[in-house]
Amino acid sequence: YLIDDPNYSFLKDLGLDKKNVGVFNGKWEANGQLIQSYSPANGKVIAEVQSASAADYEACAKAAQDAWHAWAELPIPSRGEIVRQIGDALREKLQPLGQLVSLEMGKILPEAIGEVVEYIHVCDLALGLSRTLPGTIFPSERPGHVLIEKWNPLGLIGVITAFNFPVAVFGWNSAIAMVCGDVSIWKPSDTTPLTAVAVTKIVESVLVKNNIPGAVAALCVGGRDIGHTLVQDRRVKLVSFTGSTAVGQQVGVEVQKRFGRHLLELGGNNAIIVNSDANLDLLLNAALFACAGTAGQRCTTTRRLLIHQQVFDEVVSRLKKAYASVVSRIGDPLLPETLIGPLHTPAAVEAYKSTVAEVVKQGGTIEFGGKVIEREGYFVEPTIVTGLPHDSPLVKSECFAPIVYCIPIADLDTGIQYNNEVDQGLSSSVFTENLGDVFKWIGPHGSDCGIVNVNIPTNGAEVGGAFGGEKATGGGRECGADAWKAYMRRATVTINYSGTIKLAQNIKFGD
Ligand code: UN1
Repeated sequence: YLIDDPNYSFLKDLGLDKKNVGVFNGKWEANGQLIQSYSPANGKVIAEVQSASAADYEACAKAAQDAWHAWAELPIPSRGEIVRQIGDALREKLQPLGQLVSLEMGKILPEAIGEVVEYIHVCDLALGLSRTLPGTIFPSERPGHVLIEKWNPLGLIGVITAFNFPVAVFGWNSAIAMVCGDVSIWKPSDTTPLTAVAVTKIVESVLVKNNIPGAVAALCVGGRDIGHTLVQDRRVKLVSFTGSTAVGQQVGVEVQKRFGRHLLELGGNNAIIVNSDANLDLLLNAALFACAGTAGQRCTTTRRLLIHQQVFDEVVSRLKKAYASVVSRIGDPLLPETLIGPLHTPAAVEAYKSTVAEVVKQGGTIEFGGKVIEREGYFVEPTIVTGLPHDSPLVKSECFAPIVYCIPIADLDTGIQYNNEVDQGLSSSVFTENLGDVFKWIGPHGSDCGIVNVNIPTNGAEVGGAFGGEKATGGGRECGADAWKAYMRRATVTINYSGTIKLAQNIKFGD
């Protein structure tokens, strides 16, 4: 076990052990299967986590529901104060938690720390919200009446997160939902269970200090069975799901069947359009991070470069040089010189291999990379492909690996058409110096994505803006100024203080 290795002593700083309990309902108790957590950098077991049985899930749901009553009665600024303290507790554990994310997920340390920072930022955002949560009073058409929009918490919500952002995506949901007065059950990816246990221990420490029941933020490590139970559970008012489009579609349908709410953050197939007037230095710098960073494992990773034909050859050849310069810096994500870590699982390596093979079969050219790296762990070469048609099924599907398709375009309109022709609608960017083209890009006939950038990568969004996408990306939004609405229910209240009954629209009923 890597946890016994003194190089990984940060695991102990996070309260982790060789064998960890993966269920928290105020108490730590689990009776499900033992899951081994592997480091994708070397395939070795870090430590083990006992997952949830069906009965453990039930205990979480009951405890969380019980905890809700007191939590919902707390004044909203008091809940904000708890979230502020969670932000501070995360600041204290920033380094070890970042190291754990890097070790267990496989992203490089600065990016791993960055995602803990994203959680801290959303705590700050939620704290502000706790002092400003709105509720409007509208004028009534009836004398002596008033219309009030009153927002109340939903109650119990479920948060299902993916391996690639094992801290931030939970944080986006949890911090805002807590301020809104909701309680949650978190089902993390079963390949990043240690991170989920460590995060929950940090949240627990703050709850305990403030005499708040721990079940306000329950944890249920588990696989598909637990996810399925949570999705079907009528007590769970909102299911926030991050993952593949295929699974997300099923989640959406199942939740809809019981008239629950869903917030879906599904696949992306993000493009950067390179205009003929683009600043290519800027573009190359951005594209390297956008296409190859995080080993292609962000839902916001750039999968397609739509390049004006005038600069196509130059961009491809400079991108190849940029890739060549980072090949020596693929490796252990915890080392400071590393820029690109491994893929997360052997299955991801297989998906990469079969996509590359299919590219070749369909007549595409591997301009760079294309091979699995012979070393321990799950490393692949970042890969550049040319020669496939813009509308080929390969180009239109998402492979969660560092493969980018370079496609020539005749003009911006063609670029926008290609950008929009895929099923997914998460992120997009244009590189241009032309103001008119910027406004075309962000206008009604521009990008149809939820994230529409100019002169920056498609990935690396800040928490101040709403995050999420259209079409097969699922339509959900997290973070940003009005994300809280997804975690609350709205009541329209009409109060009559006139002493007489008057009907709206001045309807006369009877004498
Ligand atoms: C994800 O890949 O699931 O915009 C989330 C970004 C990050 C979040 C990505 N802030 O790339």
